[in-house]
Amino acid sequence: MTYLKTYGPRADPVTGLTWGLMDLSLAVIVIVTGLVVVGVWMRRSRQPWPALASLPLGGSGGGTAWITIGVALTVLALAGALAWTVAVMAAVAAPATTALTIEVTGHQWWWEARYLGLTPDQTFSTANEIHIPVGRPVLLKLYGADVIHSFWIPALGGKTDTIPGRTNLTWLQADRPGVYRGQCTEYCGLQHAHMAAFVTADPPADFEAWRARQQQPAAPPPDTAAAGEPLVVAHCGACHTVRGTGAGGVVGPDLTHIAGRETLAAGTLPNTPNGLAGWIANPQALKPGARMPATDLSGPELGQVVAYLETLK
Ligand code: HEC
Ligand SMILES: [Cu+2]
Repeated sequence: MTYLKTYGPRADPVTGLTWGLMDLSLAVIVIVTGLVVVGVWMRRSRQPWPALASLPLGGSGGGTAWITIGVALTVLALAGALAWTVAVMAAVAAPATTALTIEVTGHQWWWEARYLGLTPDQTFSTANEIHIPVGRPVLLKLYGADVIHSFWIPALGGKTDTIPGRTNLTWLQADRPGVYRGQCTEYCGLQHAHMAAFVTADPPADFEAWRARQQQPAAPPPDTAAAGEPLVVAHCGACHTVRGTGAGGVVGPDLTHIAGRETLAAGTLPNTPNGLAGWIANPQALKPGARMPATDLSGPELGQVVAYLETLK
């Protein structure tokens, strides 16, 4: 999570501006402090304090020229900063082309990412871990499901709020493969801090392979894990979708390819069999207030559910 080093044309101009304005501010502080110190020093050494107090105020000493110079320099510096800011805003306003459009919805407390395809069967939904092709501009349509959240992947671009009833647009481009961490940056309730987002920039061929896999419904489980599927449909299907099964809820993240994710519950815990079992048995212990209740599965049933979910690559 760094915004002082960035990796793409959506973020780089802003970083240059950030450093530039910071340097300018530092230069102002140094120059003004220096002048004040010099002024105090010269007056002190020349005259004792009572004489200073009785100095006449007036323009005849030639001191007003300094005010003119000071105002002129300030106006120049601020005008330069304004021009630079406007130029950067224009440069990052919108990409010339977009390779892909993703609808990102902020929920309490997770991110839904819906990839639009040319036909409905190419459209799919995933959560918290957003894959993009490296080196290509990606358009994000931002929605808010409940309260205002703010989507921020600092190394790739600035913040944009997700506001219920509004569609905000932003875009990202990563010039290097890698995983870029982000975070909700608009306080949105109890678990605001556990609302991370990850953007994974894949080489184009890897991205296409990932997307093709995500577009597929869940593969029928092997016999060893088959007992978990009806349990998931019965206990989880009202809130979660597993495409290709009877589970079709839209309250929580789409679980069709849950085993392909690195983390669970917006970066709250790693996606391991133990993490999964712990989460399903008692989400409230790991993320108090999360919109998922503890489930009333028996121990063996929990094992079957986890074994089934682990097959959903
Ligand atoms: C009342 C609705 C509801 C029910 C029932 C429910 N969940 Fe959830 N689930 C959620 C919500 C909401 C989240 C997102 C929580 C968060 O990250 O804050 C979630 C998150 C998850 C996640 C993490 C997904 C991710 O992408 O990080 C898993 C795995 C999961 N649920 C599995 C299950 C299983 C298995 C069941 C059934 C035994 C179940 N859930 C029942 C609402 C529900
Ligand atoms: Cu938040």
